[in-house]
Amino acid sequence: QGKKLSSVNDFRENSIKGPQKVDIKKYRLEIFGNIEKPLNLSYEEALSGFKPVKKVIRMNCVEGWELDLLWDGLRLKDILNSAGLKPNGKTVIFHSVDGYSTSIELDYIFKHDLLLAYKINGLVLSPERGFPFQVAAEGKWGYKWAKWVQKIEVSGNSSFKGYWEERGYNKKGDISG
Ligand SMILES: Nc1nc2c(c(=O)[nH]1)N[C@H]1C(S)=C(S)[C@@H](COP(=O)(O)O)O[C@H]1N2
Ligand SMILES: [Mo]
Repeated sequence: QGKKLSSVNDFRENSIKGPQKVDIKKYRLEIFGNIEKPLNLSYEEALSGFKPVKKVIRMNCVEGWELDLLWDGLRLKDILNSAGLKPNGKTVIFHSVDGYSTSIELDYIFKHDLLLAYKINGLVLSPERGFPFQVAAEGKWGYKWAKWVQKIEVSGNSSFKGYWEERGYNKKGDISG
């Protein structure tokens, strides 16, 4: 596409508890909440169960830095559809290994085809970058890009506030907002 990519080394590491080391043999990705069929997947099952997608996406942090990176990921809508959405789901809450959480509106995830990323610039995510999965929340500020994602909850509670949202950051977190 003729775009100059940033480096994985251009990130600042500001996570609430620092990089997390996830033991991939014990790791499970859980999808639960307002759905028909809760999912509980190993890393391999998640990667082999859904079609991989590549996309250049810009990440903007509220601190005033941004990066253009090539992301490999799974479509969140494929994962959510395979779990069977119930009609009362409004927001999707991402729960991470470090206790971090953040939410994104269900409609936004479908409209913008957000990815659950597992590679940056062709390299498997490192512990600093959120291995095994980071939400590539295209169009949203960095605090919506949950790293070390462990649980994906479909919720009817559209007033849920995650870690930074509870501390005053905007609930939508749109870059344009
Ligand atoms: N699990 C988890 N995910 C997280 C965070 C965190 O502290 N824990 N920080 C968020 C913030 S504020 C930003 S800007 C992005 C990118 O942070 P990084 O540069 O530390 O990777 O990750 C987001 N995802
Ligand atoms: Mo951030």
